[in-house]
Amino acid sequence: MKLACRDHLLDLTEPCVMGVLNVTPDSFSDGGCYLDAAAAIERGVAMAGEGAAIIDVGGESTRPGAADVGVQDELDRVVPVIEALVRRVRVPVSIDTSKPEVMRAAIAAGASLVNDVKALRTPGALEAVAGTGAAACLMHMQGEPRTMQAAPLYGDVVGEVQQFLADRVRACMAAGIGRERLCIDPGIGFGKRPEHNLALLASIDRLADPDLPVLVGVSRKSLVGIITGRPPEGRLAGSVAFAALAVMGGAAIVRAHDVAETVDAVKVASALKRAAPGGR
Ligand code: YH5
Repeated sequence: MKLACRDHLLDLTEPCVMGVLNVTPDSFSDGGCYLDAAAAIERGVAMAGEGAAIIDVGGESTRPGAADVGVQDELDRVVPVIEALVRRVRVPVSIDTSKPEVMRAAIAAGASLVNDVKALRTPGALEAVAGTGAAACLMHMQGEPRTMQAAPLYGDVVGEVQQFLADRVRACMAAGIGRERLCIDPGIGFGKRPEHNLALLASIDRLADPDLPVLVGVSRKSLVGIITGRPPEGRLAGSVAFAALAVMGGAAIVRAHDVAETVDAVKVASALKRAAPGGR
């Protein structure tokens, strides 16, 4: 399996890790700060050295309850980091945003994948990606980031997520974004209770037709906290366990903060999956 990301053809014969690079200001700066950008660039370069196959640059918090960030603030944060990273790493750089203006500027700065938790549903988003050759990650979310965890409700969570993703794949194809440029994501923690998240993680292979890569993000999320009883900084082992199990279940890309540890876990899971009866 391959994912076409503009000038990069990402080989997914072996599963890989997308490193999370948050470019959010520290509490002493007003955003778009040179020091924040410099630190983010160094962390991105380090992630590539640790084996990340994609660096996911995000300037807007999509955590439950997070405040909205203005377009200009988000641009000031992410564009300098993307410009520097594409020169310094050989792996594709992705932009984590739902705003069409940010997608366009990030792609102009060299990003080759758009990671959108709204699956390109914002008016203008499909058009921002279509003509560029950039890939897109289409993620499922029930509701809006600010309110999505209030009362997640499903009849058949796997069926509903599957249906949503199939609809978004069709919308992308109709807009001129071919299947070779798409990956899909069940959106762990986005408008879901623990039992919904677990049902989805146990059904990765049923999310879509077998030729679309599935991306999964569990790293440090509250699902890990609920199972292990640990705060975000104590969730490494639980997150790495989920990464390995997601690969065993068919994930092609694992999004993670702790790249070195997750790369090893993904390699171990991939080796075992290959050896298993009927595995790859
Ligand atoms: C994802 O799953 N997630 S941002 C709350 C936490 C920890 C981490 C401490 N962007 C995904 O990472 N993009 C995010 O509690 C994503 N898939 C894709 N494609 C949320 C996050 C986090 C939230």
